[in-house]
Amino acid sequence: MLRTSALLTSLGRRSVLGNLRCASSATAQKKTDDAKPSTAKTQESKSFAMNIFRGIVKTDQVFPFPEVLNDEQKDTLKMLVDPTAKFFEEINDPLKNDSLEKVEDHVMEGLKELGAFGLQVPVDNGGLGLTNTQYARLVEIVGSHDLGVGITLGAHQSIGFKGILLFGTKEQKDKYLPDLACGKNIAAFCLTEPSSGSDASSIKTKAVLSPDGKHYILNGSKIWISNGGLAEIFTVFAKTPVKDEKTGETKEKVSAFIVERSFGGVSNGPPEKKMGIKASNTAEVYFEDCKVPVENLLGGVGGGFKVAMNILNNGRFGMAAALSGTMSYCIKKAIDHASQRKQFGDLISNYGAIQEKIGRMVMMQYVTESMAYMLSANMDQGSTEFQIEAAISKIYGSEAAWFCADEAIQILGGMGYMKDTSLERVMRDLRIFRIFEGTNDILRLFIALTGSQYAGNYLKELKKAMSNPLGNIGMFLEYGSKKVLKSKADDNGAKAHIHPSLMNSAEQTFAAIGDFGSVVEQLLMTHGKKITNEQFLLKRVADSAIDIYGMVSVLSRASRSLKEGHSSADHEATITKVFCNEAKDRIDANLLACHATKGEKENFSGLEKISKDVVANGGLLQRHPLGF
Ligand code: MYA
Repeated sequence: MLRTSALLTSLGRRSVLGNLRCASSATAQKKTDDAKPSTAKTQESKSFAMNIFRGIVKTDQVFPFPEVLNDEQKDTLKMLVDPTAKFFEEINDPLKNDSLEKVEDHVMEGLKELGAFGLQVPVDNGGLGLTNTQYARLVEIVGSHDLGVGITLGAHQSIGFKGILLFGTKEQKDKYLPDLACGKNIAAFCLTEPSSGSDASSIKTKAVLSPDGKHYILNGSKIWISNGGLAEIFTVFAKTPVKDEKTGETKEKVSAFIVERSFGGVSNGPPEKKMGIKASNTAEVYFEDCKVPVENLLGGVGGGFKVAMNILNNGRFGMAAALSGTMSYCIKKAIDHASQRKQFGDLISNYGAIQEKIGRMVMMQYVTESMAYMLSANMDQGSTEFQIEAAISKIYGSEAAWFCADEAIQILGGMGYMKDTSLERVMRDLRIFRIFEGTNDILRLFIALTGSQYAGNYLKELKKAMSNPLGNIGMFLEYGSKKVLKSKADDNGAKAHIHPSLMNSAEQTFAAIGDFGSVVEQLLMTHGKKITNEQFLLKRVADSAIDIYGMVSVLSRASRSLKEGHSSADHEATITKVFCNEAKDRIDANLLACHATKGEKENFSGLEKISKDVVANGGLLQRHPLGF
């Protein structure tokens, strides 16, 4: 008990990955925290993904599968879908864009006419005013045709000027959005720097207030900026000195700014030579004594990190939607080939080796699409706490799309390897999706630590409540019932929304959530704050969370299809059953590994040692089989 309480108290600090940087000061931090009475009550989260870390099924966002478009919104969307698809089929040439390493000028003009540069800009500011769900449907089409064009559009509106939409004042919106919405001005998002990639808060670009207090003087350089060579408007993140009114101490904090190229002092490097998304412009952007008016601050002085994280969270569903389109393209190519190609006297689509590939590709596309539309719907319903779901859908979508492209190439064999088949371009284009907008590795840590912190705060409260058991009876009952259920989470009424034919998949899902919550709790008890150092374990926690979100997304969607009697309902049910079976096995294996049995410990420390040895050696260490 003693050990537990100290560990739980030490989890009080709210910073997530920041803990990675200050793990060595954990003891000092713990002493300070021990002295402080815990006052704040943990805010109950409505997020499904957040609550699985407590072993709880929170149904609000996931059951039934959300329907958010009203008839008018559906009609608007239907009017946009056909022209967008036709434009990409008839006007845009992805191979040409790829070889020219730019989006052809007439395509850019055509996209502007379609309104594609201002999909979510309010109508009053000259945009189409689409909801997240409507936007998702259109970017799915873009993703199925040309990811290079997708990134040009996405870097502009998904992150480039999203900050103005989310945090801009009325004046900022009125001033900038009309020219951005029609594509007269292109936008870019400037966060990454030579020494600051995943560690976003370590940026060095500086913005210092001018002596007359009218401008910030911006100096620094940003790298790998999508649209960096095309943009007129930049959302730039820079460190500003911020004085703490209470202590008088001045600290450097991230602030966000709307910067116009026309301010002067803004320049860019040549387009980068890349593996894929060649049509999308990527360049370094330099700021040299750039005078930014104070009214161009976005989200307040020192509020820039929050602005950056919210923009990124807010855009990630679009990536999952676009990639589900890319997967449908790969699947179509694969099945067109497999249903015509004969080898050994039969169509290759009749062979199990190919069927397993196609089946799994279809399943992964279904999971990605379900996650994307579940998330976009939740955002449209006003959810503000979707950061874990957003990270999950980005990770799952980017890895599933990579798998689909790879398997499609494998099914097409030599043909798949040829440039004209286009799959090699898709594969090159896809590789970056596991890297940018937060690498999948850092997002896995983000998921595991954010969720664990939430669960840890509850455990801390529980510990505090022990000093007044009668006044906190509800909390004990809730905790007790979870304990009794142990490896099966209470479904919280979710079963009412699940089709009877999927009840086995539902049981697997709830069992997985129960097991997951117990393992998270155990990890917190065992490692306390030092859990931040256990990246081998955190990866497995994140992978389990990703699988659980996938299970619940398909379970909910397929149940809706079955209940509404859609013609594809049985197909969807089969996908759901197979996915849940396989996901449950993966979760069991990952959670078992979290118990760090002797074998696992040996493997983790073995991998750590192998890595350390070759890094220290500067290359491979083993003796060559030939001895020279
Ligand atoms: S753009 C560059 C992308 N860069 C990144 O994504 C950077 C990745 N790094 C990070 O996200 C952060 O630095 C991490 C935190 C997560 C590592 N939501 O101490 P902390 C809060 C909400 O843990 P750190 C590109 O690639 C946290 O709770 N809050 O932070 C172009 C804490 O709050 P408090 C968050 O250790 C791509 C505080 O911040 C989040 O420094 C082009 C500090 O936390 C979060 N996520 O690191 C794509 N994270 O202080 C184009 C942290 O209250 C788009 N916090 O306790 C394509 C679209 C698709 C196509 C569309 C077609 C049209």
